[in-house]
Amino acid sequence: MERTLSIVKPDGVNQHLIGEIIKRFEGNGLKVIGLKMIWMGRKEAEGFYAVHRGKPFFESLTGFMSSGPCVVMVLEGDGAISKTRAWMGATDPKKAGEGTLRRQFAADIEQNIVHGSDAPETAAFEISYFFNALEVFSY
Ligand code: 3AN
Repeated sequence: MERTLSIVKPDGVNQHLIGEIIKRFEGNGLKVIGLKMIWMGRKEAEGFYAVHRGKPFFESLTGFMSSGPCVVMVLEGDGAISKTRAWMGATDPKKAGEGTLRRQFAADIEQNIVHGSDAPETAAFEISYFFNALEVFSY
């Protein structure tokens, strides 16, 4: 069983896509084993996206991610990481495949409504960034 971290980003929350996004994951066989709404400050967003520090979009990205509340969730299931990323589509919604969440709902490469971990090590870091041991469940 694999775990991944997904975020409904501030633009997804503003567009009332929380339910739509969870339904896409849950309805396709992944289990939600941790879930909450948070509002990151700039520092928290910078810590989460530390691997992108120094890139031209870092300031704008961390400003966007701290501009409103997000829903963070831990998903569990076989192939959770690759499945979640497939359902999200490419980072740039113009390049995302037909039927993917980003193709359907995202505005641009930065405001792309949803995040999903890209590897097991990243998932472990990202889950522990937002959730403690009492907030993630095996059931
Ligand atoms: P993904 O979320 O598809 O794994 P990453 O990890 O490469 O994409 O990038 C993290 C986030 O940074 C993206 N979700 C997007 O919001 C933003 N981002 C990535 N590349 C760009 C870019 N060239 N310009 C603006 N924002 C970007």
